[in-house]
Amino acid sequence: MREPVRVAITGAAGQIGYSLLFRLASGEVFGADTPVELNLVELPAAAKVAEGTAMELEDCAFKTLKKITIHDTPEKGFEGVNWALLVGSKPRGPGMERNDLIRDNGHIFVGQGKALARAASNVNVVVVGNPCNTNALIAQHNCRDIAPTRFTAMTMLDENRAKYQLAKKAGVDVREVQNLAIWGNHSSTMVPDFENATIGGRRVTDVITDRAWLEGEFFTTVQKRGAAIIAARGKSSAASAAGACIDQIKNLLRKTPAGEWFSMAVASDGNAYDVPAGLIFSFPVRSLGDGKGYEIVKDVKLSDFAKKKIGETTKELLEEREVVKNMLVK
Ligand code: NAX
Repeated sequence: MREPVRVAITGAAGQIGYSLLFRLASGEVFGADTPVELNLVELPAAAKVAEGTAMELEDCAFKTLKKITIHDTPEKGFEGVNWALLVGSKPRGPGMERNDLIRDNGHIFVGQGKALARAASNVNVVVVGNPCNTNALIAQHNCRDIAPTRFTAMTMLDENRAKYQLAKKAGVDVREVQNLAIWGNHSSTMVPDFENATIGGRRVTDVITDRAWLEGEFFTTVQKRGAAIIAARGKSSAASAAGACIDQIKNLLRKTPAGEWFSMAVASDGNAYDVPAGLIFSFPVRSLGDGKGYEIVKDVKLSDFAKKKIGETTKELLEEREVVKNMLVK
């Protein structure tokens, strides 16, 4: 058996937490010979529910699950963790403006960034709680002891959604769709880049020649999929979000094959695609396969259509950064 991997999950008693924890514990992600320790981090009011989930985890008798602990402060919950999956945040209430939500949730990530700086050093941070790009920006700014590259926000769900829509339209298996980059914000301005994606090794635009569908229905279906799920299910995406989080971790753990990429929101270095330095922006990235290193793919050719859309999502992220500027440590 190897050294245990320690994983903290905030919002562990929530919907996504309930789908995520069992897969993390099962050996599927870190391997059959790697013990996993799970730190369930919750608000005091949800601690009882987290206890119930922990009981079910025990009842699965996973061979790789070494330890489960429950914490009601991030300082304790993040102690010595290798992965911090920041899922917990406040949902948008009726009549609440987006900027109010950004400000309200921002405070959570100020505290969690500071707690990470005190409690962990060798840690990958994956922010799922919305607005995930800006929450990751806040956590990263409040945790200057850990390299900014270790802070990521999740756009893998958007990539998976986009891949499935293209596969369905083309009548092929979803595995045929590759290199589908999501650019920008995890919001309705995100850019699902069909122009650089392939289906069975051919350009998407050669396989699906209905350009109006690609620029119209495809785009809006992906951008508004979260809202469509809420309208249908009465609750937001949970199992698919947990699955995407698992996919992102797996992508970071394996070297991305040459010529391929996946989507992840990471700090821009300011040297590509006119994205200002520091913004947590979804790019096509390649993992170096050591579990922490990755590079932004910088030679993707963008059409005028894509550049315009990427400009819009960049503008939105800059506006979000302005809303939370008081929470960002210089
Ligand atoms: P739930 O409301 O089911 O669960 C959230 C949990 O977080 C609750 O148990 C709550 O007690 C806990 N929580 C709140 N503040 C906390 C804090 N400061 N510390 C620890 N725990 C805290 O939400 P769920 O459906 O699980 O969604 C969680 C977040 O994921 C939401 O912000 C949601 O918008 C976001 N999503 C992000 C997605 C993405 O692709 N990046 C997609 C799915 C999802 O919409």
